[in-house]
Amino acid sequence: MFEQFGINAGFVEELHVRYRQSPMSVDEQWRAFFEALESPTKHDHANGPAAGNGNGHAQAHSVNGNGHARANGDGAQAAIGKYNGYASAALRDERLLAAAAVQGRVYQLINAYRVRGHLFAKIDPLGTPPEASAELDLANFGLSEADYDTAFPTVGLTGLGERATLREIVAHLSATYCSSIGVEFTHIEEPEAREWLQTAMESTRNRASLDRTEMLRVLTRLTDAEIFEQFVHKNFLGSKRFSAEGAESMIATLDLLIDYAAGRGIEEIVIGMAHRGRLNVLANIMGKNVREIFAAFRDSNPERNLGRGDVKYHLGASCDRNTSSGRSIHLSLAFNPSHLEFVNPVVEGRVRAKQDRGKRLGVMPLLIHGDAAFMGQGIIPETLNMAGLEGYATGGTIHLVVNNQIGFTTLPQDSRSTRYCTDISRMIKVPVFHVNGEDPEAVIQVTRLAIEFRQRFGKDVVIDMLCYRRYGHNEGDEPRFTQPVMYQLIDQKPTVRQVYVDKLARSGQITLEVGNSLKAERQAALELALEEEKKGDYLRAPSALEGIWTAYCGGPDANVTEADTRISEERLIELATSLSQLPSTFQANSKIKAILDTRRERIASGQPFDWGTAEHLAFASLVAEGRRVRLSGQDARRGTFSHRHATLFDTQSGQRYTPLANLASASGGSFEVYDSPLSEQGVLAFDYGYSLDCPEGLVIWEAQFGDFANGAQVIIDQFIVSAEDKWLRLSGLVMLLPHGYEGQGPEHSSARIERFLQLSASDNIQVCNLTTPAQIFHALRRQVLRKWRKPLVIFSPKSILRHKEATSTTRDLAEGQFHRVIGDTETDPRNVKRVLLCSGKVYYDLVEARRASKRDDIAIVRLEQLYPLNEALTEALSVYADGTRLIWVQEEPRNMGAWYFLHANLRGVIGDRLPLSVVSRPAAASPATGSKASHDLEQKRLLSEAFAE
Ligand SMILES: Cc1ncc(C[n+]2csc(CCOP(=O)(O)OP(=O)(O)O)c2C)c(N)n1
Repeated sequence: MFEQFGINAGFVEELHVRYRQSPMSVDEQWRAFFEALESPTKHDHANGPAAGNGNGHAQAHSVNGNGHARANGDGAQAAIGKYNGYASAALRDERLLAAAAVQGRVYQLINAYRVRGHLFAKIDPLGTPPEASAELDLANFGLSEADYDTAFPTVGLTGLGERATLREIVAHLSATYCSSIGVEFTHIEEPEAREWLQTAMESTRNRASLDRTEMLRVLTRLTDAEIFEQFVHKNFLGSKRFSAEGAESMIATLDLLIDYAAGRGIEEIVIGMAHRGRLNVLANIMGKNVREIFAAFRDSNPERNLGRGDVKYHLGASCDRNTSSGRSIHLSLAFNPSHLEFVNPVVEGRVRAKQDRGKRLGVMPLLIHGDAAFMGQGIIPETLNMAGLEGYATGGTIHLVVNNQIGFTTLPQDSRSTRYCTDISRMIKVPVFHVNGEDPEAVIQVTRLAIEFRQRFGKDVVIDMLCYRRYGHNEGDEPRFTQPVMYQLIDQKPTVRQVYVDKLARSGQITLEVGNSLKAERQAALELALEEEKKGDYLRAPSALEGIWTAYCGGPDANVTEADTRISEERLIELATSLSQLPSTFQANSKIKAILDTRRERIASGQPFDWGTAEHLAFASLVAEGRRVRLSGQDARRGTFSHRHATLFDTQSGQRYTPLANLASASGGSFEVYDSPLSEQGVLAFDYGYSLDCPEGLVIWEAQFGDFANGAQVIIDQFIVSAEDKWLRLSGLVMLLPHGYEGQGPEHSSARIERFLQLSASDNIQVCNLTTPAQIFHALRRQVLRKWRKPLVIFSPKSILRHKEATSTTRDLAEGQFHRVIGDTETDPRNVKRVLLCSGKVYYDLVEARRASKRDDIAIVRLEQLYPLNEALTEALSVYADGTRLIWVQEEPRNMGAWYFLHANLRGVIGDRLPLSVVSRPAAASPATGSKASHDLEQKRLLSEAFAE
């Protein structure tokens, strides 16, 4: 409302607020101005002189005012008329204008510190001077040192009295915004969040006021961190440990972060981090027995981990920690591959699963990043983007970037185009603290703010802790080859602990002896542990699964007890009926309503039904049994091929209705389906993470087309197929990957069966290519009902979704089971001269071709589960005479599909009774032709070859 003050309008507004709270807190002139503005009696007086004298400014304003008034009715118009009168009167007061101008400049200065102060903060322990150092000069604001001793109202500035001299104001701002903490927060969109943070920082000058006990605690943790590294360095010379030296504040701050978190109602933290400082975190935060770490360094039993396990700085751990609030907090450090940052969405998924089990804000993700990786890896924005999405949000993640200002040998100027390594996080408009890692108390201050902010506003917070790396990338690496100057500087630096000891000693908090004795104690404890380790056997595999996982198992396929996946016909009818019922006020799209009704009618009347029906019944039966079902993927609600329609949209209001969720709510189960962001690696990782903390449920990630899954190859290679081998961690995740050669071109045909089969070993995953609705029904149900947890990759259909012969009946669901192999029932084995073995959609093409050519001497057998293979295949083939030709028929080029895998492995399963050969497209670089006509011709030739003499 104070537009006439131009760029100072905000300042006058704040003054006005201040005046309202306490009239005496503003200057006399301003008091008179606001009095006139607010008092009806003074109004007449104030309005009088303005009436005949309206200057240009006031008239122009009055035009604006009228425009505004029209929108707000007569009352508002009258108010604005009055207001213009006051304003005109005030504006004629030259002195008032001058005072407004100078105070406005102070206001701009205050604002500049808030917005730009981080650029001048002393955040870099290697001391690089801030770049645009003149930006906050008084002269830039029309002020000068002559104004230093003038007192100004401290409008909106917390932590000073109501008035303060310019000198005091600048000192306050500089301490708050330009000391060891530089903060980016004015881009936050929610005013309350911005204001809360501003007040929290300004009222404390952004310093943690630690008491002596806390200071000693910090010092102890810095000592633990430093001595651990030095001890390992000395005793296991030449081993990689990815030392935390230079970043020791990380340990002190994690220690207190956990404490604050517990004090703010957090019961559980899931941590994701890479190699740097991980052993230190394991020893000093996760409470891992250092004897075990020493034993892993010694690595003295070569037989123990043949072909499995992982390096020590990738291992996860969990523990319960007592905190000073008396509350215990559960910590999990996620197992981590070498691939930097990919663990982040896995952690988020884990947290979400725990939250969905009922502890919403009580579980918090904590991600520790490297500076080079944070800016370089695309998984970071993918993860950040999920922070506010209904199906993926976790109530705010704390990000701690251990910014040692180097990535292996690469410096920031070669690493990023942005000023800060955290700039990518600005996309989600959350606070970013840049903090000097050599000032542990500053790091602790931002950690406190971060926890408080997350708990209040449910948003992410980013802490960029600038530090350095005392050694090379690992300890055997010479950093002086590539960073000679930087390391000259680092070589001269005392340790972070030493800097803190000196500071505490200078301020009289401790004597240097206290510092030394803490060091000696820690040293002695490690010496003792090492002696004990030498005498005992402390080499450990990752811990066995506990808690929610105790009822489940992994291991070999052969040991698995089958589950009964049948559902009675009556129950199926009930479920289908329930799924077709919509709320009376819901206006469904008529075509979709018809689909729901058809599903119900077909089930009720025993007629064959399609894939979508079977899939729905599998979900329905599980949620009705109290299970959790989560399905996420691009356009998963409708389904890429419109076969699913799990969620309906009201034609009038656009509101969503998910019948399965409704069914679930009555049973205590849950059904959630989400259209995911357009990401593969981020979302697959999230859902994989979800499966790690939801063994009891069915967790499905669906690709738009199967080939897009290769955008998530890291998650497949580094987690899904290898986690059991490396970390003894299980997952029952289902991946639905649409696959099939239907003339849609190179990119929509192949989900790369060959890749999954190449990754198959030691019964690590299940790979299926299914052909009937009943098969998907039983496959999904057995995935949950068995106690065996193994990732399940399903090459799901496209045209089969609607193929007239790809149907099943209620009987198939009520009496059937999952079949790894489906034998031929249309031919008499005694007449069979050739067996076509196939999998997936080509089966229907082969059947049609056989029908057309009236061949009853050719059997067609379907291999529905490509991995693990077992005697089901041997049995299905046992009815054919020795020497019968067995031909694997695949649509894919020879070098793709299942052929190479089967060629290498089939004999080991079925022996060499039946001579094996192959029919396929010729080997090719690209999976399929781009021409539909060429595809049709290729398919015709493929089929003729399969039937040729
Ligand atoms: C995806 C990926 N690419 C490359 C590497 C190899 N690598 C390991 S550490 C590292 C440097 C990481 O730098 P930064 O993120 O700053 O962490 P720092 O090691 O400095 O703590 C690189 C390139 C990797 N581990 N993961």
